[in-house]
Amino acid sequence: MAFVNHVTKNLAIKIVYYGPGLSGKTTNLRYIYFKLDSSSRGELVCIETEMERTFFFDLLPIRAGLIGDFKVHFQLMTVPGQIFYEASRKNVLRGADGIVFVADSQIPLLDANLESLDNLRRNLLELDRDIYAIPLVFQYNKRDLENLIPVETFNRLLNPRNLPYVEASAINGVGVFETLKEVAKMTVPLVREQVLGQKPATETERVRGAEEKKVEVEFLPSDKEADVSLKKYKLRTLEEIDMELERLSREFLDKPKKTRPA
Ligand SMILES: Nc1nc2c(ncn2[C@@H]2O[C@H](COP(=O)(O)OP(=O)(O)OP(=O)(O)O)[C@@H](O)[C@H]2O)c(=O)[nH]1
Ligand SMILES: [Mg+2]
Repeated sequence: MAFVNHVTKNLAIKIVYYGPGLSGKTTNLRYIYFKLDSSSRGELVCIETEMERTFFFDLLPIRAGLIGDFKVHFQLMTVPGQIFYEASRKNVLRGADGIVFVADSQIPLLDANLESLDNLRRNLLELDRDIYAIPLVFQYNKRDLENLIPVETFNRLLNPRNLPYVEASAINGVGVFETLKEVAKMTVPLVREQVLGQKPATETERVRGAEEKKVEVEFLPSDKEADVSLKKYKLRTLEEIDMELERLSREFLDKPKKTRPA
C-alpha cells in the first residue's frame, strides 16, 4: 500500500527491482539518476559492500505527476541479489506497490533467474501477498551480450501469464525508462483506487486512465550529465540507515520543484 500523507498531500509509490545477483538492478537506478534532472529526483542512496555489490538496498526517489491533488513520488528500490542477503530482500519487499524483475539474459544464468523468481514468490507469500496480485514487469537485461536466453524461453519459463516484458541493456540505458513506465502504468491505477477510492470499470479504462495521468519523467540534456556527481553512502548500522533515510525523505519532500523555462 502506497505511503500517503493526507496533511502534506504527498504520496509515495514503492517500486522494487528484484532479481539475481549482478543482473543489473543497481545499474537501472544509476541510469535513471544520471538521466533525470535534479529537480525531478532525490539523491541515489546505495548501501553497498566494498565490492559495489548491494548490501541492503539502493533507493532513488523520483517525482511523478499528480493523483487527484496528491503529489506523487516513486521510491525506486533494489534488493541485494546475493543469496545470503535474504533478510534484506524481505524487508525491502514489505509494502511494495509494484515490482520489476530484472533477469540476466546470459544462458548460464537461467537457473539463477528461476531461483530468484521463486525466491520472490516465497518472500511475498510470507508477507501474505500473491505475486500475481501485485503489478509485475519483467526486464530481460544484458541483451548487448552474446549467448543469450531467447526471449520466448524467458517468457515461457518466467512469464507464463504474459505480463509486460522489456528487452534491455541497462548499462547502455536501453529499455530502462521503458521498464519504469510499464511498471508505473500498472501501478498508478491501483494506487489511485486505494487512495481516492476510484475504481476503473474495465481493464481498458485502467490502462487509459494511467496514460491520461502521464507519469512524466524529464531528461537531462546529455552535455549536462557530466556535472552530476553520485553520492554514495556507506552505512553500517540499522539506526544509521533509518536516520539517513528520514533525513533524505525530509530533504526531498521539502525541496520546492524548480519551474523550468518553456
Ligand atoms: N554487458 C552488460 N553489463 C551489464 C548490464 N547491466 C549491468 N551490467 C553489469 O553487471 C554488473 C552488475 O550490475 P549491478 O547493477 O551492480 O547488479 P545488481 O543486480 O545490482 O547486483 P547485486 O547488487 O549484487 O544484486 C556490473 O558490472 C554492471 O556494469 C547490461 O545491460 N549489459
Ligand atoms: Mg545492486
